[in-house]
Amino acid sequence: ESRLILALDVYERERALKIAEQTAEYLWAIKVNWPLIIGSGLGIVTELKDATGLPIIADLKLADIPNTNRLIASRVFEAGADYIIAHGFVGSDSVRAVMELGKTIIVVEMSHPGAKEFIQPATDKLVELANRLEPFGVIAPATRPERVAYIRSRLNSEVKILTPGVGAQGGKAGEVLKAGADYIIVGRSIYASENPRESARRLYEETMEV
Ligand code: BMP
Repeated sequence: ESRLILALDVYERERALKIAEQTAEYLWAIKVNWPLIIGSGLGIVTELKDATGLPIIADLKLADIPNTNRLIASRVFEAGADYIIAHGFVGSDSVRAVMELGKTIIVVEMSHPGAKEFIQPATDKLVELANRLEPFGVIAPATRPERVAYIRSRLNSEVKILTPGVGAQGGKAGEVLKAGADYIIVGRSIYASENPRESARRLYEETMEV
């Protein structure tokens, strides 16, 4: 089974469907973020599922009170999303509101430099939260494989680690998988490349070598 997740951060419906179909063979799942939802509407979730048969991760990074998280998540799960990404820093009640409705992924550390300012100092607590709630998985930075290894050492073994930051942000697929990531999330290195299918195939081969 593939360990590659496509971050499909384009606006246009046609382009999204085309890239999804070209790369599906090499993917475990497709991640849909705000750019695609804003550009193409929530209906793109069902369209991508129908076109590829792959699980869809809705990367909404929900960070609201439990009631608002619930209002948003219920519609997005109804639209066909298989997983929703939520922020953990808002607290366990807000995360639980999402988990009660469907499979959830919690952000415990982000991949960009600014993550060091507020998120990384809270990572230990966010990992504890994940151990308590046992979501499907957590988000950790492919840009810092040593942090992924640290998070893996503290996280319940059943909870998956999904890592964005491979390629455009400087992370290396092989390194982060060796550090303990279960899945890599790749956007620009696939969808903005000359040949998305070939780029996805190469990344898939790289994950298979680990
Ligand atoms: P790219 O491979 O083009 O850098 O895309 C990475 C994807 O992962 C984007 O959708 C981004 O919003 C998301 N992401 C990230 O890069 N770092 C995080 O810490 C969390 C994310 O969801």
